[in-house]
Amino acid sequence: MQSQTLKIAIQKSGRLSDSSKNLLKECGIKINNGKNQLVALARNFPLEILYLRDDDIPQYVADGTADLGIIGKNVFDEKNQFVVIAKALGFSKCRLSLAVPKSDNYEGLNFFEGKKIATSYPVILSNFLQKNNIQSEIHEISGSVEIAPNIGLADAVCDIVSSGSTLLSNGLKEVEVIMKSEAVLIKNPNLNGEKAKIFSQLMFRIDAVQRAQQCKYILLNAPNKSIKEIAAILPGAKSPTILPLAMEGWSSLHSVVQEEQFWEVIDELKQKGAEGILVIPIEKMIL
Ligand code: PRT
Ligand code: ZN
Repeated sequence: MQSQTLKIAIQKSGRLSDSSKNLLKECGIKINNGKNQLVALARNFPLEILYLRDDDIPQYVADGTADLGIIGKNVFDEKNQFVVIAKALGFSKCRLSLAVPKSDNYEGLNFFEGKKIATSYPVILSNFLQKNNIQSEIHEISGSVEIAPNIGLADAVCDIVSSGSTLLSNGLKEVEVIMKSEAVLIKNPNLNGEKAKIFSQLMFRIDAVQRAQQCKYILLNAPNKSIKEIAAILPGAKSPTILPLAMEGWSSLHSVVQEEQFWEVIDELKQKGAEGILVIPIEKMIL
C-alpha cells in the first residue's frame, strides 16, 4: 500500500479550474468533492487536490506545500519561483500583449518611451521593456486593467488577450505580443522517493490522454491493389490492421492518424481509392 500522497494545487474557480479538473478525470482519477472544499482526496489514486488562487500556486509548489500545480505559463513567468514546468497542457491558450488606444498612431515599441502602462504583470513587462531598451512607467493594478486608459490612469495596457473582444470594447488595439501562454503542469524540483514514483504514474496517464487527444482512429475500405500504398500513408502506432472484406478484392484498413495531418491525409487516401472512411475519437492511447 502507498503511504504517501502527491499534492496537486489547482485553481479554485476561474478559467483554469474546469479544464484542470477535467484533465484529472480523464486520467481516471475520481475526486470526492464537497462544496467549497479547499482540499479533496482522490478515491482511487494517491493524490490530494488543493484548491487555490492561481497566483498563489507557484509559491506553494516552491515551498513544498504542494508537489504539483496547474497554472498559466504567464503566471509561471511572472511569479518566477523555484519550480519547473513538467508539461505544457494545451488548454487556456492566450497571449500577454501590449495595447494602446485605437486612435493612437502606433509605429513601434518607441511609442512606449516615457509612457505609463497599466498591468497585472509588472515582472514580465519590465523584463520585456528592459530587453528592448524602453523606459516606461509601470502602473500595477490587479484587475480591470483594460479600463485604465479610458479613466486616465495610463496611456497603454499590458494584459491577457484571448478573443480580443475586451480590448475592442474598451477602444484599445493590440500592438505587440509579449508572450504566448497556455496551462502548464508545474512541479517542485525536489520530488523524490515514493512521490517521484506517483508523479511518473500520473505523467504516464497524462501522456496517454494527450496522445489520444492528438490522434484519431481511422477505418476505411480500399481495393487490395492500393492497400500497400495506403498502409504507407497510415503507419499507425505500429502498423495498420488489414482485414479482408466479404467483397472479393477489397480490404478494410484500421489505423491511427494525427489530428493535425487529418485533412491532408484524407485527400491522399481518396486519391488512392479509399472509400467509406470513418474517423473516430480515441479515449486513451498507450504505446
Ligand atoms: O481568482 P484567481 O486569481 O485564481 O483567478 P484570476 O482571475 O487571476 O485568473 P483567471 O481565471 O481569469 O485566468 C486564469 C488563467 O487563464 C490566466 O492566468 C491565463 O493563463 C488564462 N487565460 C486564458 C486568461 C484568458 N484566457 C483571458 N481571456 N486569463 C484572463 N483572461 C481575461 C483577460 O485578463 C481580459 O480581461 O479575459 C479578458 C480578455 O479576454 P478576450 O477574450 O476578451 O480577449
Ligand atoms: Zn489570479
